[in-house]
Amino acid sequence: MKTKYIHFTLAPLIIILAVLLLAISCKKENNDNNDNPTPPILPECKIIIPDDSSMVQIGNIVSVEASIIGFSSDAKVAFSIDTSTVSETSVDPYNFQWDTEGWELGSHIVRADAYDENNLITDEIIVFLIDTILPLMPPVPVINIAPEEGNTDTIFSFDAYGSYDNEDPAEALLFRWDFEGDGYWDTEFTLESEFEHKYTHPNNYQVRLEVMDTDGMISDTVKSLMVGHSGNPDACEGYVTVPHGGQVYHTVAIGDQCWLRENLNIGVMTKGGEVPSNNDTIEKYCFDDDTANCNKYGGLYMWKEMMNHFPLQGSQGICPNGWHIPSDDEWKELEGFVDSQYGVGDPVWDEIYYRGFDAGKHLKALLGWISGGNGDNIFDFKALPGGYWEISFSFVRAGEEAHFWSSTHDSGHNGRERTLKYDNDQVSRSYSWDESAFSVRCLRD
Ligand SMILES: [Ca+2]
Ligand SMILES: [Ca+2]
Ligand SMILES: [Ca+2]
Repeated sequence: MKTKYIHFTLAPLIIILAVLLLAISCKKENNDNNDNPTPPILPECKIIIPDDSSMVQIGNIVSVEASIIGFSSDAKVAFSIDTSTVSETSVDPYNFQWDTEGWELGSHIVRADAYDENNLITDEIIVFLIDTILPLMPPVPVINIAPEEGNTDTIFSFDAYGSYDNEDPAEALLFRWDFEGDGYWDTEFTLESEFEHKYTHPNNYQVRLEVMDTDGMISDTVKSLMVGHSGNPDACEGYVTVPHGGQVYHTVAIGDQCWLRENLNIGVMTKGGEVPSNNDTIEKYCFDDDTANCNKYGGLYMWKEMMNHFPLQGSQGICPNGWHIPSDDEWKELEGFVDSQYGVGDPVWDEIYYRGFDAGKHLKALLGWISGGNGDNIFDFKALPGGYWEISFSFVRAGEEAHFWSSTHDSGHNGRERTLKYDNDQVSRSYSWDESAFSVRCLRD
């Protein structure tokens, strides 16, 4: 039993020994065959730096490097550019530094010849030497205004010191200014980069600066400047407040005109649709028949009631003594004065519907208009979107529109009116039926 066990364990050991002996003898046989050529590694040479078709700024140094395999240990690599050999080395890494200074612009063939006693392998690439010509750049204008906002008493300082140019020093740049943004240059091109200017007229100005460099390249920029009415002359001289029908109104001087700053709110409320009569009572509508809206927006008046049933253009109507209902022409004068693009007397004001540029924006109050439709109120006219009574219909458009009567009337049934709208910077001029009920502003005689 014991012997049997030994035999059983020895058998695999003997087999392993036999395999080992066979392996050793095989290895020895391979060693004996070492004089024969090994499976050949084909010699290769490749330029690995730079990439083929590289573009190089002329004057720069270019590192050129080749990688070789399959050569004997005493292999050499010769580098040439076009047809001239420029470097040779037997040291790995096989490289050289090509100083491109003095070479011609354009394409060059960079070649590496790797060789030993048995082999010669070549690789070549193309390198483009370029001279980067930077395009001329226009100047960059920068406006600085101090103070950043003010009024008609403010002396503003305008400078262009922040302007610059790629090619020119700032001192070589020429500047010209249009302080109002009205399209008329207020200075010639000048090396002066600082000016002072005072505005006679409140407005939201678009100050324009043009800069020219010595190559004649011009660029411009615009910066907004809000110029408000100066502190005190808001109210009309001698008429700061005006009592009328139990209420006190304020005044505002705009150009040569003196306006009440609030819509009239005089009389007794009558319900929408009830036509006021020629009696001793001034009858007004309040939006939605709500007196709170009369307090907020003023009353809404039909044309004849507003005129006190005396339809003469420019008459007092329901205004205080010494005041009157503005005529169509007087509205035009206001529009021309407050508009930043079309002045008093401009034929644009004779047109109908929305016209001018931004008179409406300047007349609208800072608050109360829907959808961001507020004005900038820079003349303190404070037009409110009181809405109106649409003849035999309903109260509409409070928050959206302001309608103001004039004392001007056509030969028929219509008075001239003005409309300001939340989504429009202009002012509309149109006729409306006398039975529409609108806001009323009074003008000093
Ligand atoms: Ca330039
Ligand atoms: Ca100008
Ligand atoms: Ca009446």
